[in-house]
Amino acid sequence: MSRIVIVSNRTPGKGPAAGGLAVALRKVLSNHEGFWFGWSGKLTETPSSKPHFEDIDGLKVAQIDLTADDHRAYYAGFSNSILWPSFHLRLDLATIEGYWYEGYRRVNQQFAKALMPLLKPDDVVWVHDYHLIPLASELRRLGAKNRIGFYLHIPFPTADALYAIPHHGDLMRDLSRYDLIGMQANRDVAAFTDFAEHQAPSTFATASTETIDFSKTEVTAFPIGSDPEAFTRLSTSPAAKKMIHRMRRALTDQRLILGVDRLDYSKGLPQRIEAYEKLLANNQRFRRNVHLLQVAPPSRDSIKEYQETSDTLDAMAGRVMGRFAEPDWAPLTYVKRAYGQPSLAGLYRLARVGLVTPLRDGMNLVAHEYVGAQDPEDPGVLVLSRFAGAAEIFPEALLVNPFDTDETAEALRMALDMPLEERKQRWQALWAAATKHNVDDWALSFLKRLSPGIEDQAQVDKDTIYMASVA
Ligand code: ADQ
Repeated sequence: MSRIVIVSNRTPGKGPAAGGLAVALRKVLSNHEGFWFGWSGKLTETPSSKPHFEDIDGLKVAQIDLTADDHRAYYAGFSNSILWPSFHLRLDLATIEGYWYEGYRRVNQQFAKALMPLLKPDDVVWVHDYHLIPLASELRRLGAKNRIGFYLHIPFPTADALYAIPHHGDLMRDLSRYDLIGMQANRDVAAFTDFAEHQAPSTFATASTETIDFSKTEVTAFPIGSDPEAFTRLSTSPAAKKMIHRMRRALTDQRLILGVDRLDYSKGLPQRIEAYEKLLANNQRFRRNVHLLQVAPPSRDSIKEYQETSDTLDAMAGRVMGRFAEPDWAPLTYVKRAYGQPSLAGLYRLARVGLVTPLRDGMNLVAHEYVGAQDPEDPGVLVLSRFAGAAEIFPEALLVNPFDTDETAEALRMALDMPLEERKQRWQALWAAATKHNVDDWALSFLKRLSPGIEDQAQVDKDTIYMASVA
């Protein structure tokens, strides 16, 4: 029986998993033999080539340490100051330092060197995200013949943005060493195919006429999802009820508009605040009876562009407060901290509007979670960016262009004025889509495509569960 080896930049930590993704992949590993491999989170003087195994709440995890210099070049440097902004079409926010690529490559080599001795010939390897694009190449260089799959959690860039990335030719060649590449949306597969079919020559490429052979790599959209039923349960849990009670006391009869995001420039937070400001400016009747709650804990705050986004938001929230607040009414609350899933589920359930307006996003799981947490008898309205992968899954949301803040303000008005019957109809369609694209099926469908033998195991698991339930 094949084992499954999951590889990601970080491995899950102790305690309850923060997101549906970690929970789903844990479930995969509890149904199959295998382990999770990644960086330990520790920085050391000398790079470790021998991974240390740990049992983390029943999950087998193999981890390596990195040096501070390598980690900086690989993570904050190449991954998050070049690949992240370019893949999100924010070339204006990319910083290019040549030596970062060497660190990125070195860390991928270190991952491969440490992982290779742990692999058995029929292990199936599933690599996650942009930090680890070269991993299959590096493993193959060391002789790995295993089936290796790659899942890109963020959008795939247009060809022009890709050309702006140093060593993009090498990275694309690296991608051609995977057997299967999973993308979030059809949009991403189309961008990838566009590059693969029209590879542009470059003066600086080592071999400008050599094209990359993708004939052995399958590229398909596997849209990720959440566990909507878990969010339904969580939304009536004691912690959710406590949060709802607290918020109801504070809001009295104001309707809640909710944004929940990591603080990241791709999430369109300044544009969102501007759209809300326009809603209040254009519609006097909403003042005093709506409230925007934006939850946005800082992330990657060692990177300058993230600090600047944080400063911009502080200033904008202050401006809206100064313009509209009254002694007994605040138009918005901006909270810079993370909440546990039960409290988040409570907030989602209470919110009349889920405002999810990234400028560009691989999928956006907050949109899925919001849908999962709604009360079917009185659901809220999802206002969703057309540039999130989720827009392909949720056409019944109010889809907006997040750069056009007039349009988002108008969508907010429509959402607040929407009659119950229309809210229910739209939500039922959203719910059907969220359950169809749940995270467990996502993981299984990727693995089945990567290694058809796994299908049998999945069937065995289902049969075992069935037998257990009838026994
Ligand atoms: P992210 O960019 O992190 O993920 P998203 O898909 O929205 O974006 O996932 C965020 C997760 O973090 C959600 O599960 C959400 O509940 C949680 N979260 C956000 N703010 C929180 C807060 N204040 N407190 C607690 N939890 C919070 C990347 C890609 C996405 C892609 C995912 C999964 O950028 O496009 O959907 O991976 O593939």
